[in-house]
Amino acid sequence: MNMNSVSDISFRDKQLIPIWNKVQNGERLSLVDGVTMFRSNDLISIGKMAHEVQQQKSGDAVYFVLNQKIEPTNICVLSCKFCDFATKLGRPNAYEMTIEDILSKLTPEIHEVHITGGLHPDWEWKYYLDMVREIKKNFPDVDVKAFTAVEIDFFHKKFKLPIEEVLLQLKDVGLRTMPGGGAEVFSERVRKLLFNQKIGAKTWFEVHTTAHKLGIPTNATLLYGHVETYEERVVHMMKLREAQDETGGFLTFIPLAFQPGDTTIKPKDEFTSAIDDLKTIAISRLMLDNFPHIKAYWVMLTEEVASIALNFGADDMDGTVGGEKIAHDAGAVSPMTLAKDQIIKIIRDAGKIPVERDVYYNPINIYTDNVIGKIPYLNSVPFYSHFEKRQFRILPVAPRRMGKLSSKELIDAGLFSLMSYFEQETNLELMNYCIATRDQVKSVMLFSKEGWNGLEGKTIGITDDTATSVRLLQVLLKKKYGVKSTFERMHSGVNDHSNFDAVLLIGDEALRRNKYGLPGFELVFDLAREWYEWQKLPFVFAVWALKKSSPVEKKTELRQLLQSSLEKSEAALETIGALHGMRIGLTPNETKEYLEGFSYRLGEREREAMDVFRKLFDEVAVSV
Ligand code: V47
Repeated sequence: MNMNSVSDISFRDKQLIPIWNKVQNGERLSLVDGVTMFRSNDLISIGKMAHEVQQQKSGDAVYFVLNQKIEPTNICVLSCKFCDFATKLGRPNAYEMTIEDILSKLTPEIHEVHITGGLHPDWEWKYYLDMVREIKKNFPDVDVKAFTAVEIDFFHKKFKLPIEEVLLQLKDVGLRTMPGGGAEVFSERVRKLLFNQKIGAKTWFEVHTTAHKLGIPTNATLLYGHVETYEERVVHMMKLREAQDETGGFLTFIPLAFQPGDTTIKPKDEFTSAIDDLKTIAISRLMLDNFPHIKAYWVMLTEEVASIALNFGADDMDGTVGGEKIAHDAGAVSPMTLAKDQIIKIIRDAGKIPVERDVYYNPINIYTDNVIGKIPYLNSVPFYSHFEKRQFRILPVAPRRMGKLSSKELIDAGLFSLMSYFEQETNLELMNYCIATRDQVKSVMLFSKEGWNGLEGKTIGITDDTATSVRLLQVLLKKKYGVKSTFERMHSGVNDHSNFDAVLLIGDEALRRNKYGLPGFELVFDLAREWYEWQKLPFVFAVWALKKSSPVEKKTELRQLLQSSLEKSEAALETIGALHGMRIGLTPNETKEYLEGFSYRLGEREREAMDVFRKLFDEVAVSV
């Protein structure tokens, strides 16, 4: 952990110091803390705190997606005061898109289509299902992010289907995630004033948590800068934080700056100030400690403010957003779409790594040189905790994804999953560092309803993040126990495990579940212990490697960096991971014991273990 100490931030507002202390100690911020920050004039210190927190979560990465917005109709049964987009059937500006119209807006390079629009009084349920199905049929690589909670609730009432059924049918035809709109501000006072026909907080949360339980991750928004108070903004964030604790299904939080247009809520040209925008982004990063991402939605913020927001806690720029109407009808001054090159430039200018992502935030492409991959788990902390960046940028990325990026030559160096290293051995140079267990690991765990032999013919859910542990599991099942099971990948951001007989988790999630249990799964197996008892060898989960083609100076610099970081970390194992450990529910002592269980240097026993494992998995046909 490379946290600044209080002395690194020159607080002008001393009231922020106790808040920073809380953040550094892993304590949750309160309503009073949130409101104190909103009332403070010390924007720069708030931004610095948020930036530090963001760095720990996503390093130098800023995500964007090539996306297209589709608003299939502006005809809406509601008349919300803040909305300049909606109209009524028969009015001259009313429009309705056919499926052909929708398909004509898409191109094969798009990765995400974001569908949301008016609540049409006459459209049939089949039309919505056909819309999603046809998009997936014609553009299989496009992921559909569609329908806000307001629309889902409308379908539920209009078509007399339970919310769960609405979502399941949509998922069945290809819905991947849901946008965060319709949340507005979770305040009855504001709802009565501005959108009294619209769903309130209770229904919004019911729809989102139901979606999470069905394996559909969602986003969350806050519409700010109209009649709401600071307190209402913070309460909104705290309600989201509580729901996220329960389901873990939110991907990103998007503060939406109110565009006044002709809404009459505010004078036409009275946009939110850049100071308020940046503060809201930064405070959301600090309050929403359990949200993976914070989005700077350039459409409503403007490109300039969004670009500064990337150093104020945001790590997500939405995307190219072709075809947006809601904000532009209400007077947004941003362009209608941003070219991919322009987004990349904005992110690079902010000193970050432009990461093109898919709908689940898996990196597809990156657009900067000198990138070092970082496995974002507690056990890799000793390598990075004293890692001064110098010429390298750090991209936190799950092991399996890092392998994919490196196979496209996008990563210069990193802690590679053992399997990725084996697959790319010809291009990679092994360094003398690794993550190897001595006996148990505690963070590569099979949570099961059955004993090993009972898993014959059963289905095992496999975390999307693993490249090596899944092979180890296959080897154990086939070679140690003579059992054949079916593997099914579970995508990240969702923790619905009910369909599986066993579940393989790795990293922080496994560590947390090892301590607190995974409901429904009585038996817990530590794969490294299973391996050790069988082979009497350590298990090497990851190795440090760098591109063979890298210049010699770069290789030398990285070696020195790693060595010095590791030495410093090993002298302070009880403190370096403490904060990270606390976030996943471990005491400092448990964190220290966990870190002490690893060998970080690749010795002879580790190399022998790598060879034995390689032979075994070569004998096992694997297809996951
Ligand atoms: O819910 C309506 C807002 C939202 C105005 O999930 C307005 O990735 C500002 O939810 N000024 C829809 N905002 C947009 C939305 C969204 C946008 C980008 C990304 C994602 C995501 C979601 O737009 C509505 C409402 O809160 N809205 N009118 C207005 N005048």
